[in-house]
Amino acid sequence: MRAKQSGLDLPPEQATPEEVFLERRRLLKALGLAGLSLGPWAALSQFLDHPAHAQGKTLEGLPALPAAQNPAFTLERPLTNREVAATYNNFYEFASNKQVWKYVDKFKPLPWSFEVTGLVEKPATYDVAKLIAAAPLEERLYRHRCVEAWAMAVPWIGVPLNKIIAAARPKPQARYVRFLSFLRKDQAPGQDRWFSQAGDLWPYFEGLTLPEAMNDLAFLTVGIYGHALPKQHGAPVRVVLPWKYGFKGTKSLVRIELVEKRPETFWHTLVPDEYGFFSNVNPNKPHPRWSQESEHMLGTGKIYDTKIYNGYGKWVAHLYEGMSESDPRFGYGKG
Ligand SMILES: Nc1nc2c(c(=O)[nH]1)N[C@H]1C(S)=C(S)[C@@H](COP(=O)(O)O)O[C@H]1N2
Ligand SMILES: [Mo]
Repeated sequence: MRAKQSGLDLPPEQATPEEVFLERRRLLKALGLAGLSLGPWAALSQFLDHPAHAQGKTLEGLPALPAAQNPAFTLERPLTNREVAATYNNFYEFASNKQVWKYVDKFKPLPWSFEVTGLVEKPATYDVAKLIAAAPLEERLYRHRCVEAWAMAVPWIGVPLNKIIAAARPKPQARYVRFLSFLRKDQAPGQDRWFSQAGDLWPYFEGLTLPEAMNDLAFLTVGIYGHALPKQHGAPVRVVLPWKYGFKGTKSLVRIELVEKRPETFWHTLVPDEYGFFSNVNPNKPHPRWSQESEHMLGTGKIYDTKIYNGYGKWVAHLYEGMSESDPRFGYGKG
């Protein structure tokens, strides 16, 4: 039932080890959320609306999501403190400063669904609560790099984006993927006030080439630090692309659309000279406002040299082979 219902057909060797799945079931049971009838999903959404989560500085009150750690993704530096990561965010739907957690109390991340649509043979809609409870989740330790030159190292929990896209069976004409976030002016104060001068630009939209979206690094994320995502990190589901600047990864995702032409993107539309389509992390391409030579790790005072592709060239360099260093796709770009 679980694989069919989510539309996710995973080969057995990729499934969560049975003991981890059982452990998750045990936890859901302890939380009164076990069983796959409708009742528990309602309980899960009540749980996510728990007051401790409403202005969640910490992850207390969020459901635990035990997941097997994928050993392919390790870190050579310590994890960022979870409270530091949850109190320094970019999420312009709520605030233009970093204290996003103070402005998210009206936001209802559940119930939530996202669709996979456009040039696909099998369009699908995923109920996120069901995906969280039923999909084989994995944990990945990734570094995250914002074009503002701050960085963090966090354990994300989710499913590979390529599994979700492959399950929809892209048609041959599909060459790009467009990502769309939510529009809820009543729940997201930034959608009411910020960038109103930019007209009707909301909701946030982003894009990738199809090969980028199908790369093993691209991660559809539902959790962090062993728990469901707090609102300020993009609850209940977001895209994570560790070789690109953070703005490429759409938070609070509602649609994945396979398209033929390169899609426009939110920040590129607003400020074309500062935010390109490709925006791969590159120390040699300064952003007009922030040198990209180094990054500071949140909460540590430590500065590190920036690495090309944020150090993930082993996975993604082949996607950009044959391109000169001056090609816009190497840096924040203008393309
Ligand atoms: N919908 C949406 N997604 C978004 C953003 C946003 O403002 N709205 N900001 C982006 C930017 S600039 C960054 S650096 C990351 C920040 O993720 P974090 O706050 O979880 O660290 O989210 C990205 N995704
Ligand atoms: Mo960012």
